[in-house]
Amino acid sequence: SSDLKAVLKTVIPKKLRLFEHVKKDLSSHQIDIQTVGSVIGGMRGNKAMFWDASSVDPNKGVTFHGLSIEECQDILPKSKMELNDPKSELLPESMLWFLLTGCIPSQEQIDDFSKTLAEHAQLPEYVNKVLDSLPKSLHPMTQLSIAISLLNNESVFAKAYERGIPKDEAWEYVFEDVINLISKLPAIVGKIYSNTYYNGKELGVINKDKDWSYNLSSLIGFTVDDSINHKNLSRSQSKDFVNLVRLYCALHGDHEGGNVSAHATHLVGSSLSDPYLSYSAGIQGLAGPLHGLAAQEVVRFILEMKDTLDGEVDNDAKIEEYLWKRLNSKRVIPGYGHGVLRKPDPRFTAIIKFGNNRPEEFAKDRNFQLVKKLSQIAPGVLAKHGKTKNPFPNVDSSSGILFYHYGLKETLFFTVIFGASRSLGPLSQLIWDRIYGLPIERPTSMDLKTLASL
Ligand code: AMX
Repeated sequence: SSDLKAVLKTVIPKKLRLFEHVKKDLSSHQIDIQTVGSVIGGMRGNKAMFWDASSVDPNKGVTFHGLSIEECQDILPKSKMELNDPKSELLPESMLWFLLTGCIPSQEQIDDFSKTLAEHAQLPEYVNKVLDSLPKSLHPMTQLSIAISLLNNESVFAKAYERGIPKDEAWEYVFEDVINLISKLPAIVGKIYSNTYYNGKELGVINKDKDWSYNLSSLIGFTVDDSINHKNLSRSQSKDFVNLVRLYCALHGDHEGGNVSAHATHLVGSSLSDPYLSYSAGIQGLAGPLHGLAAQEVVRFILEMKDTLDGEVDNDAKIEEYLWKRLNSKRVIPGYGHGVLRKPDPRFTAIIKFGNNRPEEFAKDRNFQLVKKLSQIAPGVLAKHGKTKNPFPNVDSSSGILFYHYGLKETLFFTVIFGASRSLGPLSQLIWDRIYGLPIERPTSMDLKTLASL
């Protein structure tokens, strides 16, 4: 079937049986030893959440239902328009399908699914109006969370709950909300970009025959046929840009459950807040500089460093000196370190590969070259500095500079694209949370006196 919900229904019974077994037979099984360090240390390393679609191994990085990034790039369907193009990237909607069902979708299923998403892309007028009324100075991430919260007005789950529904039907309404929300993200992203930087000018249109990332790119003005192409991209550059959005969004879709945006979405959803309010909470978390906002911080950092080095970007000693200055002023090196990873982030590697595969664009791009150089020098400096448990680059250290290359230069905007992509995993999990009927999340806190007396 080309209907995602029908496919999901076929996998639910088996999963539910396994879940029931875990719940009934293994609930008292001990997993981890809780320490005071973890209680006061951001619960780091605590295996305390249930998340099915992706996991993060400290050494290997993310896998999606057990598949590596490269395997996903090989197997998951691409745009039907570029089937024979070896540089065409996997589609985020293929990743969404896979994350949600654990099944590899066929090309036909994805062609139809892209269409469904495009058909639901239009924003209600009140959302446009509220976005139009916001001050241009408002951070794009705040605008994003407002737009997503507003859509709670559309929630079929919230309405059904108010009416009264059996618990085991809740997921079906959540499913509808999730698909509706993800469909509308390109239009929200486009509106925020146009309002913040182009006085509300219409930069592109939704093409119902095109995929989600293509439409997102069009709506911010980066395609040749469906938008004003205000960056004057050549056809091949525009194609690259769309593929960058596809790759970026598919890769950033999920990173297990403990990261702030995923965890926040899951936590808020556990109180049966609808998917719009739940994901809006996730977006608020993504807006922090230690999490998603690192994407904007890195680009500013790289540009500043390039200016300061003033033509000496190949000088390793100068780069080292620059990094030490930053560390000695007690600021972090953005794009380095990770809560879980202990090796270079494979998402970083995939994005760098995207640039390396396009030497005609990136061989002479000084920013891109500096990002690569930094990834060789910074780990040594951070290791000598001796604080971070992971001196290697994370995903944010590369992606922004590639967007920048194609003309997306508004750094405050980068995290908004991250925000569109991160919807895939946490919202898929939210559907499963309701399928399993998971309870409200409610850990217990401890006060200092109690901890001190242990
Ligand atoms: N530069 C300098 N110091 C760093 C550092 C970096 N890139 N990464 C970690 N450290 C420091 C921490 O600030 C901490 O110092 P403290 O003891 O004085 O508080 C110490 O090293 C130990 O931290 P950690 O256990 O290695 O990391 P963590 O799990 O507490 O934090 C992270 C992880 C990502 C927040 C941290 O590495 C960081 O701040 N990195 C820079 C910001 C960044 O790139 N964030 C994006 C992460 C990916 C994402 O979510 N998008």
